[in-house]
Amino acid sequence: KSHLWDSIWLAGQRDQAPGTIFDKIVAKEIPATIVKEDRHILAFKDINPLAPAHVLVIPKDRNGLTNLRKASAEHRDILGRLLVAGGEIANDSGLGFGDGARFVINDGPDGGQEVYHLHLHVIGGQKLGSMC
Ligand code: IU
Repeated sequence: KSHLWDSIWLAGQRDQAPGTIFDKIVAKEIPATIVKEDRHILAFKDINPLAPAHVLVIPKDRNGLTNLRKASAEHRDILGRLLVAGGEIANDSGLGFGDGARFVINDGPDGGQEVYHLHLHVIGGQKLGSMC
C-alpha cells in the first residue's frame, strides 16, 4: 500500500483552514520582495517592517501548519529548514542586519497572529529593546 499517498491525503484532511495571501506570494500571483527561495521555503520582506530589517520565512507548502501549535513530528524537517534559513538571512548584512536579530513566531489570537500560514519573523537592523 502507498503510505506516501495516504499521508498526503491525511495532511489534506487535517488542513481545512482557508488559504492565505502567502499562498499567492508563493505562487507569484502578488508581488513580494523575495530574499531567499528554495524548493521548501520562501523568504520575503515584510510589507510593514517593525525595524530596518524585517523578513518573513514561510514553508511553501503549509501542510497543516497554519500556526506552530499545529506542529507534529511530520513537520520536523520543514521547521528545521525555516530556522536554518532564518539564521542565514540574519547573517546577511546586505539585507540590513547587524550583529544579531530577533526570531519570532506569533501563534493565535493571543499571540498576535494575523496570517494563518506559519511564518518566522526575522527582525533586526537596530538594537532591539524589550520583547512586548
Ligand atoms: P503575524 O505574525 O501573522 O502577526 O504577521 C503577519 C505579517 O505579515 C505582518 O508583519 C504583516 O506586515 C506581514 N504581511 C506581509 O508582509 N505581506 C502581506 O501581504 C500581508 C502581511 I496581508
